[in-house]
Amino acid sequence: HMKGSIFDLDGVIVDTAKYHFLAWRELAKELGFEFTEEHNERLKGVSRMESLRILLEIGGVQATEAEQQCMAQEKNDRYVKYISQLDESELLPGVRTYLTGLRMRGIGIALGSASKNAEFILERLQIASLFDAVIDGNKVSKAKPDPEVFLKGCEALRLDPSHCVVFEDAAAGVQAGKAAGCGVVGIGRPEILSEADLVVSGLIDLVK
Ligand code: G16
Ligand code: MG
Repeated sequence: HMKGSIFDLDGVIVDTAKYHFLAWRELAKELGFEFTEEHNERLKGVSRMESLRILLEIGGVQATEAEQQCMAQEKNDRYVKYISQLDESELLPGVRTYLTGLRMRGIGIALGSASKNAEFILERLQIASLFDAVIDGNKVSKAKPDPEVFLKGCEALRLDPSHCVVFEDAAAGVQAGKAAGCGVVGIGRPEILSEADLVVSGLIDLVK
């Protein structure tokens, strides 16, 4: 049975993908090409530098390492401007109720996100205090589907992975959770998340 829970951020707790999209699209425009929402799907759950690499490939743009650092910084500055406006109203349905319920049952709660802006986002959404641990892009070196982020989450909660459940919206995240030895609840479409133990459309489905 579940003693600990580990949540992905984007797509599970909040839809930050739309702000990542706006920031990447602005960068692409400056570089002289169009970046679409369909392109953006490829960046979900992917680290900042890997996202940039994919974006440059889509645009057929060559850039030196130094130029890429500069572009990533510029994208992040734009992104941070958007997420500075975040507030509680952008929590996905059921999030606060579900997390509060877990706390009342004494279940540990951790975040397992690729984002380096995760702490700031939790603060903006006013849910930072609900988390016992935050494992984010600053603390991991290997991206999902590598299990590192979730193994570190279990470790921070001082629990064996077999007692932890991961909540994920991306296929790579579901794989990472399974590879860590955790139970996995997929959030989204069953076709994409078939490796999960259970798939729901949102945390709201788990709140009764
Ligand atoms: C999130 C998003 C990705 C983003 C990544 C890094 O992952 O899904 O699109 O590229 O974080 O974000 P940042 O540029 O803020 O470090 P997750 O794991 O929360 O779904
Ligand atoms: Mg996600």
